Amino acid sequence: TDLAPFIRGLPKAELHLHIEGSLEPEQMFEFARRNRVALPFNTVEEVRAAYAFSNLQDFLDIYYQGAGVLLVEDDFRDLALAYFRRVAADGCRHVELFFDPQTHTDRGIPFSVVAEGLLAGISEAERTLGVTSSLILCFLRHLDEDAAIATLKAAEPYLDRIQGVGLDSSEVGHPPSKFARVFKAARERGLKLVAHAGEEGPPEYVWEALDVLHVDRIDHGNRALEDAALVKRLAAEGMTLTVCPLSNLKLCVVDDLKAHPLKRMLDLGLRATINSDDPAYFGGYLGQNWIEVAEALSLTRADLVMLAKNSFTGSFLPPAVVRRHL
Ligand code: ES4
Ligand code: ZN
Repeated sequence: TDLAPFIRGLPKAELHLHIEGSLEPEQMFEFARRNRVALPFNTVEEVRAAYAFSNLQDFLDIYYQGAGVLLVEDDFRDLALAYFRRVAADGCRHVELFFDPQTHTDRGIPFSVVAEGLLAGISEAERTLGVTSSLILCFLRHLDEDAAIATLKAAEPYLDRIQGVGLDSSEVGHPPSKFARVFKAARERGLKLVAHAGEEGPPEYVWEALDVLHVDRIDHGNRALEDAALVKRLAAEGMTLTVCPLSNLKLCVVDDLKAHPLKRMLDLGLRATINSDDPAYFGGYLGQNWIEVAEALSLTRADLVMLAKNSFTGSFLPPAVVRRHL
């Protein structure tokens, strides 16, 4: 059966989206041209051919290189708006989007340029597309905690417009506990907390995200399934997992979408959601992730309704607003 119209018609939220990962090759050339940045590629086909990853680090190397074409406020605004247009067409009503300020500040782009550009895109998307959104500032875990602390300080003037903080980039070797102090500082500022955990890293990293960082959501969480006590804990707490099917496939976290743990997560009583992660690099936006995983796992309409509901109950929207979306 063709689930696509049903999926498109379900009101959905996206809770795991790196805005830098929505940079399409065509846009990369456009920004490179207007900013006079040199690229190591000559054609869109060459860029796409480079998107054959065997693990997370393979992807991150090319993702950080791609972000180098983003220079001025309008680049960040245009990037965000292009993303919002695409997901609005997928029936997405709300997005909690990640950005990686250190990727930009480390190459001399002021924090304010990134923040003002993204905030402009967010306002325009809300006005013209009716898609609401909020920002989650991610710390790069391959850098040290002092750099994360300096980033939180740089974000200070914008903290009233930032919903939370997250933790991304190279997972293995960089456990959540490395960022205990900066997450404590963020928590004291009233920010929501999330962290990538259990994508490539072991279940211990998920435990640390819960017990050391006190996160409100787990990004990915696939490897939590290796630990029965952890599964029990996540289910009991109603902890949301922001799962990313096409990302898991492209980064070889799973060998085949038919072997994806999403259905098992639901059956175990976990609050799983479907998300796109880095759609320009992983072969599809939110709707495509829904369609492909629904087909691969033979998800029922009841499963899909549950997943759509989870995307709002797992969001940081106020309860009254969540109710309006259900
Ligand atoms: C990411 Cl898939 C993934 N994992 C960790 N960090 C990331 N940053 C952007 N995409
Ligand atoms: Zn991610």
